[in-house]
This record gives sequence, structure tokens and C-alpha cells, in this order.
Amino acid sequence: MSKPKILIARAIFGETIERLSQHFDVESNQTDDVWPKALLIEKLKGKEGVFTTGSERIDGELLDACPELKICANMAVGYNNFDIDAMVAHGVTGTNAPDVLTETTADFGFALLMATARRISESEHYLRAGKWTKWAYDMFSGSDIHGATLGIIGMGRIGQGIAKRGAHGFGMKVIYHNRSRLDAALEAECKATYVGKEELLRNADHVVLVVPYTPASHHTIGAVELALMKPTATLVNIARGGIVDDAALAAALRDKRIAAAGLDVFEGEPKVHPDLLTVPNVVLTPHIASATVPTRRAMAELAADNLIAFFGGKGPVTPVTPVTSLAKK
Ligand code: 8YV
Repeated sequence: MSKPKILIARAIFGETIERLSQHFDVESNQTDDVWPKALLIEKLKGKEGVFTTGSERIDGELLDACPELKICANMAVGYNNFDIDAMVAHGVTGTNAPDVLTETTADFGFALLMATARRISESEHYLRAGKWTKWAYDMFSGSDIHGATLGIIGMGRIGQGIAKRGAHGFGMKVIYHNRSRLDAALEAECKATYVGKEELLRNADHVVLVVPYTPASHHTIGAVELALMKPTATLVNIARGGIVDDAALAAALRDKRIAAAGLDVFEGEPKVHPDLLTVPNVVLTPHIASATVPTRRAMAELAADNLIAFFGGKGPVTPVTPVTSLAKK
């Protein structure tokens, strides 16, 4: 019996390709070219499954052109690269890669918060540029993490991980805002208090964003929200580009309306708003919050598990759409 044909749209671990090759006729992109949409469609012709990362957009136009496609397995917890309505309309199953990256991403959120509040990037650039000639009492003074108020917008699994680190590790007072309030047991575990978004922005010393990107969360933080924040506050975005209005943030940082920001994700990435590149009080990283070797391996394995389980007739492990039966398509 011939194996189903699948495409791995970006470079990935050799072991993942080997494993998938036991089940599928695999075409992979080990040169890691970022294919324009037309080429991705071309490559998907005749494929029944695709292993995607956050950079491949799966929409109605692509699905119209690839009628054999049955499943898109994303190696990411976020799946805003999927047009879910179009996938449902085309009877295509979508899966994501949750849980395996929660703690790693929460670690990174905390690292970025600390680097931002304590001005680590800025001071390192100063040192590397040979500008450090004497110690000074006020050199690179930042703001404290311990004992400060941490405001988390988006209290899913990663948000909860950050809350626990803040409350239990650093004695922070944790306030959060979310579409729905956590149950009392989870709030107690995270030592977190539910507040409205405006109250959070006014009171937090550090604001961390961990919401999924949807049309409703577009520009959750813009000029109006930045104006509510303390002038001493820091803002960290490890969620998605587009959650923050990057132009408004660059202006707020330039005018010192907030103290500093740490950004791992950007509107239109991998492009970065040019104004963000010119302000010193921002720490910029290239979407690496989940980037540890074990976690990236686990994410790749989970995407592979989804493909294997789906074609094995068991149903995918972590679907984000209603599951299409193999027979139906
Ligand atoms: C991924 C992420 O590395 O999981 C997510 O949603 O943002 C990152 O962990 C990225 O999306 C590549 O797939």
C-alpha cells in the first residue's frame, strides 16, 4: 500500500523526518527556504498532510488550490497562521503543539522581563562599545522585579507559569486580566488576583502579554493603553506581533512615557519597526521564547504525533478544529 504524501514546510530535526518517513512519503524543505505562497501551493499539490510552523499561512486560497490536503499540523501552540473558518469549510483538520513548551516559554518570559527591567542589553552594548570608563552611582539603574506588581494579560498555561514564577520565586504581587476568570483553586495556585485591563495597566510595574492573536486581540496595547501605564513601567510581549501597536510603543519608549520594553514578537516579523531599532530602552529578540533544544524537539514530535495519529485513524492528539474523518475527504 502506498504511503500518504506529506510536506514538511520548513527545516526540522533529522530524527523527525526519519520518523515521519516510516509512515509517509515525505518531501521536506531542509534548505529552509521561506517559500512564497505560490510555491508552497505548488509543493502541496498531491499532498494529504503538511507539517507547518507559524510562518506558513493556511487560508482559503491555498486550500482551494490543494483539494487533497486533509491535515495541517502546526509546530507551535499559536495557530493564527491558520484560517480556521476556511479549514473547517474545506474539511481540513488543524492541530497545534501545546503544553510541551509551557515552562520553557514561561522561563523566557521571565528572562525577558528581567533583562528589560534591569537594562541588561543596553548596558552590555555600552560595555562592548568601550564606553565603560568608570563606575557611577546611577549607571543603568533599572526597576526591581522582587516585590513589584506583575500584571499578566492572558492567563492561559504560559501566563500561569509566569505568575507562579513571579509570586513564588520573586515575591511579586500578581494581577491578571483574561477573557475569563480562572477558578479559585488556580488563582490561589498562581497567587493571582483578577482585575480589569485598565486597572492592570494603571497598577502594574511590569506588564507581560501572553494572549493568543485574534482579530479581537489586535493592538491590545496601543497609544491609549500605553498612556495608562506608569512612566516607570516595563512591557513584555512574548505573545504575537500585532498584539502591540509597535509604532505607538516605539514613540512611548522614545518619549519615556514608559521605562522600557522587551519584545520577542513583532508586527510583520521578521521585519521589525525601524523606530524600535533606534530606541535604546527596548530588548529585542527574534521570536525565541520556546527555543531550547528539548522543547523544540518535543514540539516537532508532537506535530509528528498528530500526523501519525490522524492518518492512523486514531484522531489527532491536539486538534484545533473539528476533526475530519479520513474517509470523508
Ligand atoms: C514557535 C510560538 O517557535 O508556539 C508558538 O506559538 O510562537 C513559537 O513557540 C513559532 O511559532 C514557530 O512555529
